[in-house]
Amino acid sequence: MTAAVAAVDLGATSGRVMLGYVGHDELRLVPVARFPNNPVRVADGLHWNILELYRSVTAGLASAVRDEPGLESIGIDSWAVDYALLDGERMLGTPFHYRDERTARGVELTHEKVPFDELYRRSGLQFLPFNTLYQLAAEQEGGWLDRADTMLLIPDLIAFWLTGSRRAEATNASTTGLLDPRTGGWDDALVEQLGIPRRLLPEPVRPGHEIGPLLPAVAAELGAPAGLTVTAIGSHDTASAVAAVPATEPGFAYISSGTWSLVGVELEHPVITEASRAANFTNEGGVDGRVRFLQNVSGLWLLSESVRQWERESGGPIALPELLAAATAVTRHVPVFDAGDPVFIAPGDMPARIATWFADRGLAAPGSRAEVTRSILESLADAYARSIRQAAELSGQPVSVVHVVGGGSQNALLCQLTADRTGLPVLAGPVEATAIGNVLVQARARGLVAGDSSLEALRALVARTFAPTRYSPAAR
Ligand code: LFR
Repeated sequence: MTAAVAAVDLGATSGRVMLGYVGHDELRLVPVARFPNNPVRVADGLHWNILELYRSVTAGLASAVRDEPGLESIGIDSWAVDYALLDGERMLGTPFHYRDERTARGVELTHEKVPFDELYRRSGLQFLPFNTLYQLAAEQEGGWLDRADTMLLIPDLIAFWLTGSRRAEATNASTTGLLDPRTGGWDDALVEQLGIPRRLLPEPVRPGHEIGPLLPAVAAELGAPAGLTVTAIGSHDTASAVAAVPATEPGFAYISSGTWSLVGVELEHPVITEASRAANFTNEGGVDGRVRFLQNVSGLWLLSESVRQWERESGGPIALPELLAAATAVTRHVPVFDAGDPVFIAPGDMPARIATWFADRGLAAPGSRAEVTRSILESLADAYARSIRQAAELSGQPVSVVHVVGGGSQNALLCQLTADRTGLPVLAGPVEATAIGNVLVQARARGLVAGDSSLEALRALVARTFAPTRYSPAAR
């Protein structure tokens, strides 16, 4: 028996709706819709174009229903930390983009109330200036929180618009900085200490929970059968991606590689120590209560933002395959920079920022576009190697293989450099790990995975159906 579910996967640069077919020894994805996600800068800052995204999601779901009348469930994932404030059914303003600079003020306000080392002891979350709690502090200063009765993270917002149910899916809620990783519930004392109204936070639910059927008006709009259900999955895209890592043995590290690179290991219990805080490792919630012990290293954002700048300069499109071929052909030694430096977070002229990073340290910057590209990829691989080494040291979990999933798994140069710099074999793919993780958790929740349905069994199914590409480290 084969079951059909739909995955809505919203990334920072594009979104997609996919049909997923799951059966015994069967796992297939069929793309239904792909649409751009273009943030918009207006007077008060950088926002997500959430209504356009929602319109694209419903249009995509309508196509999914047309293509697959037997559709049984819908799951939604997106990037983390961002949210909408609601007053009743009404959305207050347009959700901000995590790259909006207002978060700097939120960090200041929050750390005045609770210093970072205490926050870390409570939530186990790495410092990122855009974590939800900092964004909420900025809203609080503007009086926005007082006007709201609910905060919904992006996938929870879409689920609310589809079903009318307000929930906080737990893997994504773990990126707010307000969840207690030991209990999986909101840290009420911390929420109070920060002066965040407790009423804003809906009940956390775990992946697999049934959020509810489509609202009748939505079902009519989509042409969907009454009773078509939205199922909670690992709604943090990285949680879904990690769930779909095609690992067949323990002792693996993963790199979920897209706009960001999320680099780490999976654990049964959080590691919240002085050393993990100093190394800025996070303990995010995974599917089945696992812990994603990882670091946010920057990602292909560095390259895409550079390409955007070069395109502005040359007034025409730049072909990525040619640029990567030229970067592969670079034989001169290129310098490496700290890809995780926060100066690279905000949008802007990335090649100039990279050049400044080197100049500030009295170092020669890479010259040509090919060299800059090579330097970006070498710097990412260098950061990956460091993060993987630290993840193993801090968690005590040895690593013998590195799985790269997501868009970056198609970048052969980056995968090879990662193998070379880690000294470990790299297994690359699947590209659509996030959508696969989304689909598998829905299918399992609907009882559609026969036999063993442990995370390990799901991963083995991914490994059988999406065989990864192997990169061996160069002999040293
Ligand atoms: C990846 C991701 C990261 C998160 C960043 C911002 O898409 O979800 O895990 O830190 O986006 O939300």
